[in-house]
Amino acid sequence: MFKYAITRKPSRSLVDGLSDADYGIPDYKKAVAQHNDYIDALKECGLDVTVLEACEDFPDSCFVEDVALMTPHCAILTRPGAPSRRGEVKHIEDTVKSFYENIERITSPGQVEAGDIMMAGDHYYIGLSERTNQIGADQMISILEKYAMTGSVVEMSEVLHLKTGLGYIEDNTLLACGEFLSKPEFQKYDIIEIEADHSYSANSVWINGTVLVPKGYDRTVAVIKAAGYKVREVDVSEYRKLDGGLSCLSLRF
Ligand code: CIR
Repeated sequence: MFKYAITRKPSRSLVDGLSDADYGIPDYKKAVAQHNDYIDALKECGLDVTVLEACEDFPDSCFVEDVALMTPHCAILTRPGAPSRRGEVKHIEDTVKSFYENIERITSPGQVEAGDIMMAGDHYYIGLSERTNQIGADQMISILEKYAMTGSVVEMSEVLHLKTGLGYIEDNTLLACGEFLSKPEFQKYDIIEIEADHSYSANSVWINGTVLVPKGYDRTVAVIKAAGYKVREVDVSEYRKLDGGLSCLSLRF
């Protein structure tokens, strides 16, 4: 069960965020409204939510998931692969420290964005992406092992972050699409296949029995409900324009 979440309000500079998507420029007002609803959804799942002020110097800083990995035993501050995002870490450091005694960090030349890390119990899958390199993944695995957890790397090439195409929703169940459907390491899970035209919704998040699913993906909602979960839809269309998934907008621990 999760108790806490950390989020950061979107900045007006959001419009300058990194993006390879082709859905247009995010609308700031709409992004703020969607962020408020996202926070409501986290609270409905029973989380105590810390909302950090917007950070104008960092257009992508509302995607807090990438700058820290929060485990039950320690928090690990990352070193984002995107140079424009590296400075986000120092802005969240004090908040992370206020929740954890054990703080670790990824150091140069290691690079990790925690959107590339999927937790499944005590094990953490780490995607090797354009943002997360082998050195960073090795550092992460050593840190996890120090606290009696484990990690392994996942080769990937189709999406920005590992969790862009994968979501572990507990009970041995995995949402997956594209290249992740056939990976040998995931065959031990009950895989719910997310169709290619719904791939954005593979990034859905389990929180205390409810699965938050991005709004607009009815078939995904139907299969998750059919598997026995409660679903809460959240509209994150403005964040999708920046390649941001639903999970990226919070740290949950
Ligand atoms: C970026 O490219 O870094 C941001 N525009 C989106 C980050 C999304 N984060 C995530 O998938 N964990």
